[in-house]
Amino acid sequence: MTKKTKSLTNSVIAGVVALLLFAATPLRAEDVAIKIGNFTFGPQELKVKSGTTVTWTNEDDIPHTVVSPNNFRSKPLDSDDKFTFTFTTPGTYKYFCSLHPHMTGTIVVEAATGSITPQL
Ligand SMILES: [Cu+2]
Repeated sequence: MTKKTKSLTNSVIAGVVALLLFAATPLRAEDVAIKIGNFTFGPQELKVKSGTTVTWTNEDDIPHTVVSPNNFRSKPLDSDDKFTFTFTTPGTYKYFCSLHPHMTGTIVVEAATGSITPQL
């Protein structure tokens, strides 16, 4: 094999490997965002598929937290701070802000299509 052919072969192999890696990336459940603003979680109630990552962003200029006892608990979020949690178990997750307990929200997690995960 000539030097030139070899380098061409190597770039083709690199391209194929890159393509395979790309193709092997599992399809993800759609990730969703919740905004915290005006002492409200928005949307306040959200239905997602199992495997979804939810990101809360504090858009208020005072700290808030995102707390679901026994499930997840953020640190106090300053302005523009984010908290993420990936829901892998179907069920209903009620959460609130521990600094302003009247701020509440709900995430309903449904089994992903084709999943045999039992419902809670
Ligand atoms: Cu708060």
